[in-house]
Amino acid sequence: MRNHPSLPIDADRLWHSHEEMGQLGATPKGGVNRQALTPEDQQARALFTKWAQQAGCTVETDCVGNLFARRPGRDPSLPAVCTGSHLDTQPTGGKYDGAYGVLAGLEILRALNDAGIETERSIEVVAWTNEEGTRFAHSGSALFVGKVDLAEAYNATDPAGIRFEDALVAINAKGPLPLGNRPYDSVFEAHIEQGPILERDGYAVGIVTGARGQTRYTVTVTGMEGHAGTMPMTMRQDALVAASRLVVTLEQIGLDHPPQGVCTVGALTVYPNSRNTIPGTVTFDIDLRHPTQDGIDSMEAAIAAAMQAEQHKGKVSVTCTVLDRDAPLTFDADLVALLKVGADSLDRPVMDIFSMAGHDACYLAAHQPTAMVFVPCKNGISHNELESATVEDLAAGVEVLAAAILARAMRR
Ligand code: HGY
Ligand code: MN
Ligand code: MN
Repeated sequence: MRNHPSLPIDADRLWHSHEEMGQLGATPKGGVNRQALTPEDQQARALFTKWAQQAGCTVETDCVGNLFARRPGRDPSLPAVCTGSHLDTQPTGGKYDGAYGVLAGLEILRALNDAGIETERSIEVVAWTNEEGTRFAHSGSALFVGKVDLAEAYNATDPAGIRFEDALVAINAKGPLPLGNRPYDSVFEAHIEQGPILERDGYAVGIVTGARGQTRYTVTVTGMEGHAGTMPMTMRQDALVAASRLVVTLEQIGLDHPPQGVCTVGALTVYPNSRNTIPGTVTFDIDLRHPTQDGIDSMEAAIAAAMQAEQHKGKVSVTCTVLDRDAPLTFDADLVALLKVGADSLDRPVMDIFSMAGHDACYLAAHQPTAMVFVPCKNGISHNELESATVEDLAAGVEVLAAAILARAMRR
């Protein structure tokens, strides 16, 4: 497929959109704390909506807050071309994880307007709700493709006990549209790599060939509260000691599956969390990932054995519930090839790359032809307030994305 002449991207405008968006939830250390469905997220949604409308888009919201900004094409009956990512961040997040994919799409719409180009197909730039899964368990993109039951998601609560549905209503993000029902011609997502390879090896962009398998669990360890002074050590049912043994074992399970197997406990709560009461209950989440299904299966088996062994010590009971599972995936070969053609316009090297991070595109890929493009981030740091990228790299990614989107949007 002949590559459409590359679209003139305005790198300064792209950069300043990130700077302005990055002010919403900005932290003193230069990062961003804009967790899903918080007032900061509401401000980001409003800013994106304003910019999209200024670019001539209609903006619609579905019942889980997914925002769809649509630039109409000549033939509205043709399935649109979709791109986008997420505006929510980790608590110690950065300006680029998620926001880049949304603002890359917006820059393409702005550049099309500047160039006076009308496409055959409409183009939709989407901001998916709660991709990070920090505050609430399930993302808007997983719900959009029907991977998660809506009622279950609505009733899921954040650590403060607030329901997902109530949080949507609180920031006026519960829209009228039902889930799904938007068949796309193709879906693209631009994202920072969140790893060190592109920068270390001097590549401008990475064309993402596939993504990891991932299993998320929630674990409850139940012992018995007791007096920190009077309860002899041998009689204790200390839930935190048991959970700590499990956390160390889980690290070893990751180490036992090199080079890309990973296992993380990122969130843990202790009850009653009093300095002179033996912890009675501990809950924590597990995030395990591996590039292959065999690796996932092996790690899941090791986790089950570890939970059983801890329970057999007879001190505590352990429940380990699967929150969700994503199988390893391969992105659409035609779209991957198209992104590579789009990369021809760059005078810098491009490489194939595999994603160990999860993305909205990973859910969409199950239902629509989907592909991703990565750009480098400084030292591969992400989910950290030090997250940083260069305007040159951000613009190069948009250039590659634009060429592919244009090629698809010009087709009948
Ligand atoms: O966890 C992830 O991989 C994504 O950044 N939410
Ligand atoms: Mn992300
Ligand atoms: Mn992230």
